[in-house]
Order: sequence, then C-alpha cells, then structure tokens
Amino acid sequence: MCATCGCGPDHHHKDEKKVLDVEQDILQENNLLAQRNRGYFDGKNIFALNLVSSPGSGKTSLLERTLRDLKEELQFAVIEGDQQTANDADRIHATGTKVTQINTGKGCHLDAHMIFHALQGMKLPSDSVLFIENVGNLVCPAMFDLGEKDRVVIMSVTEGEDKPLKYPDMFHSSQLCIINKTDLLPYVPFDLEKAKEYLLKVNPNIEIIEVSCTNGEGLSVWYEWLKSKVLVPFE
Ligand SMILES: Nc1nc2c(ncn2[C@@H]2O[C@H](COP(=O)(O)OP(=O)(O)OP(=O)(O)O)[C@@H](O)[C@H]2O)c(=O)[nH]1
Ligand SMILES: [Mg+2]
Repeated sequence: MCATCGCGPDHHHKDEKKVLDVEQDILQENNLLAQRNRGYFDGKNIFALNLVSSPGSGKTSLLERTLRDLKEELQFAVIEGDQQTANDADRIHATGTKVTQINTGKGCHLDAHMIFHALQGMKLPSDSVLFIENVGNLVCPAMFDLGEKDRVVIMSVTEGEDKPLKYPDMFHSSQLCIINKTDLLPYVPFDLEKAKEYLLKVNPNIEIIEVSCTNGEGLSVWYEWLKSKVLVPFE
C-alpha cells in the first residue's frame, strides 16, 4: 500500500479530505525521521547519497563501477532498495562492499523509517560514503527525504530526453543528474542537448554528468564530483 503517493489501493478512498490528512501526516513523520538520519550522518561525517531513477537506468551498474574503481580512496557502504529480490545486494556484495538490502514489498519507494532501521544494523564507519539505491521509480521516491546530503537522479539515453519535463519533481529535487548509457547514443534517437535544456528548465541549479557504465566514458568526472564533495569538510 502507498497512501501517500496515491498509487496503492488507498488511492480510491472515498473521503478526500481524510486522504489528504493521512498524506500530510505520513510526509511530516517521514521528514522528522529524515532529519534524524541527517543528524546521524552529519555527526559521523557520512556523505549519504540517494540514487533515484526509473527501473534499469543503471543505478547498480554505476555503483558496481564506482565501488571497484574508488575502493582504495574512499570507504563505502550501500543500502539497496527493491520491491523484491536481493539481486542488487548480491551484485554490490560481489564488489566487496558492505551492503544491506531492503525489500519494500508492494511499496514503491524507500522512506526515512526504513533507512533509520537499516542504519541500526549497519554500524557505519565515520568519514565514509553511503549510497542508498532507491526503488526504480521516477515518481514516488521524489516525495520522501531519506536524510541524504544529495540526491542523484540517473537518466539513460534509451528513456527519451523528455523525462525531466514529464517527471519534474524528481529532477527538481535532485542536485546532480547522471546521463547514462552514452555508448548507445549512435543507436537511439536521443537529443543530448534537448535533454540538458529540459533538465535546466526544470532545475536551473542541477549539475549534469554524462557517462557510460559499460565503456567507462565520463566516469572520471563523476568520481571527481564525488571526491570533491567528500573532501569538503562539513559545515
Ligand atoms: N549499453 C549500456 N547498458 C548499460 C549501461 N549501464 C547499465 N546498463 C545495462 O542496463 C541494465 C540495467 O542496469 P542496472 O544497473 O541493473 O539498472 P538499475 O537502475 O540498477 O535497475 P533497477 O535497480 O532494477 O531499477 C543492465 O542490463 C545493464 O547492463 C551503459 O552505460 N550502457
Ligand atoms: Mg538496481
């Protein structure tokens, strides 16, 4: 069920006023817990990133590359969110990184409470990086602050350049957009310039990095972004 985003059975509730109240309560409670998570991250100087995208854009692929390529330089942990399976956690585990899988069942997003709970079992080291891979979904996760420092939205060139305009909340609430699968640009009608124009229209402050997790193109730019963020001391 997901009363908040309106994509579950509760969406058909007869009393609209009541639904709105429930939604506000859920989001308010989520925001409070997110602040608690954020305090924990700040206290331990953990740089937490919330990775969001539609299913299959390459969140796990980006993590696999990043964890392998930067493991000598930074200390990482991962929380994986999926409706079902531990497939992604298995892929992360294979890189030698500490990982916790959260299965949301019918839920379509991670929330701050799930992260709070996962953190209790993880014993994260100070001065580390925590990647939270959200459920593949460009809509619902936009509403749920997890306590992350930055939100990173991944968009792949097979999805069409109009996604920022169609799903503005997700792109508006992200600090960085990674455009993935650039190795496929010769084969798909994806207009990179238009994609960037739409991204900036929805969010003039968003940073944009183009990569291919398959051939490695552009990954060094993402790595520099990540390292620059981690090395900057928190205020
Ligand atoms: N050609 C190409 N394929 C890619 C690239 N990155 C990922 N893929 C492929 O895209 C598919 C989905 O990648 P994942 O990393 O599983 O995507 P995801 O966003 O984690 O998917 P969910 O967790 O299910 O939402 C896989 O078959 C990857 O091999 C890329 O840069 N180029
Ligand atoms: Mg994944």
